[in-house]
Amino acid sequence: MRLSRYFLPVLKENPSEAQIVSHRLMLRAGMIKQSSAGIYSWLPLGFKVLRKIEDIVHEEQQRAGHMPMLMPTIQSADLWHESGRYDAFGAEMLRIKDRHDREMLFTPTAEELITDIFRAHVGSYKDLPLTMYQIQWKFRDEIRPRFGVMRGREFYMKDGYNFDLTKEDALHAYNRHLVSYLRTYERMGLQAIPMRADSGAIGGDDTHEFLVLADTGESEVFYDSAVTDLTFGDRDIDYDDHAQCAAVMEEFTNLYARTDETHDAALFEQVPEDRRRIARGIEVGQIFYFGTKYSEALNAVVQGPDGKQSPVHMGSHGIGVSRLLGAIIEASHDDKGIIWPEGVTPFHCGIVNLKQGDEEADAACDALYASLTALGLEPLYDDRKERAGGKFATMDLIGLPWRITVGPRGLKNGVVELTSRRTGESIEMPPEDAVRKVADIYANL
Ligand code: P5A
Repeated sequence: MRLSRYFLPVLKENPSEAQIVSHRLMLRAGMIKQSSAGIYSWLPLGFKVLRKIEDIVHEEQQRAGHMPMLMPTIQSADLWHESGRYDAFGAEMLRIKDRHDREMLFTPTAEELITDIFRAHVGSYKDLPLTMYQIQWKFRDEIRPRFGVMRGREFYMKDGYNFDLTKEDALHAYNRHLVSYLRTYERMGLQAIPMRADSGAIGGDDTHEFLVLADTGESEVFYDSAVTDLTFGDRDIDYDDHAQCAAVMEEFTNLYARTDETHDAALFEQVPEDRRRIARGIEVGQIFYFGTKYSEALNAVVQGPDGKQSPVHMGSHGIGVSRLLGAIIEASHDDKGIIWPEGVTPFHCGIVNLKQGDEEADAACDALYASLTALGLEPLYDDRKERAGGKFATMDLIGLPWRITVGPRGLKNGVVELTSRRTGESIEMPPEDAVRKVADIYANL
């Protein structure tokens, strides 16, 4: 993409309405624009990152054996009356009347709808286990929408639902989700710590939230600092293997890590004092096992191998896809702007032409652009007739992890400059080496 043709409405000034750095930077980098409180348009740069995050979520869900599908955003209230949540959900639910005066609502979550689909089509244990998920817009009329995409009213969520014959199988689904989430967040360059939490309006006893540590996080968290040493890495897990998934679950949840809702001061005391941490975190996902809560209410039963009918065991599992943009920026920025982890960057590499209009410099940039594109990479070429300082400031603000700078002086010596956004380190090298280096970095992701 050539910057001269791209829609990138960067702001020079800090927007006064933004209280935290991720919100400020998303507005300044021209990624989002508020349309009303807690509701945003996703401008091209923001939309690109949203899609990258969504792609990672899809890949990791399908790796774990979960099936993508899509349910509507507008639902009839009937199923919610059946489950008892129509009244229980309270003011957060956006209720709508259609022209026939029928009660509708904008989906805040979809346990009822998926259970209705299940009961219409599945009646036997032979069709289990089954896990389906969607990535779909949700609406919750939050009393205090704030911090940009972090606490929106309209937000993008991956919501998955498992159906199993027994509690044991459903707990395996819970563990499997935990494993796949660890992998998902790490691919985005994030450390998200599973913490014992409260199940709130979704229900059930077993639930973990995934938290990214950040001073601006809305949750207070208590943990043993040893949890931050755990990494999932590139382990090869068989998602059907109950014991393997249970072992990962055990490893990542046996140290003390809880949100304030489930914090137990006496248990926390048992953590060695020098490892006790009280901090803040951003909730980027949550997994639930709630057993037969919805299957009983909605009569979703299956016949077991013994011929007996019993309500199916369920859980649901969410990832805050749009919130993740904010969380990643909170975790990865400096005073010049965003620093995208390679896994989610909107463009792989920036190209800055220091002397637009100079025949040699223009030709070198065009050649770099063509080589990177031929390797399947997406460069953003700043081909505007702007001063170098302005071009660097834009690249730093939008946070592409790598930048190739091209100028007549370097070209005389046959070199361009490759700069890391994270370390600021610049190395001169021939253009073909810079292309190879950038390609290698992404090939090894
Ligand atoms: C799990 C999937 C559920 O709704 N039902 C279906 C379950 N869980 S949850 O914890 O309430 O939400 C899942 C994730 O969505 C993100 N999230 C939000 N993101 C932005 N703005 C909001 N207002 C908002 N509310 C929830 C969180 O990341 C949460 O973990």
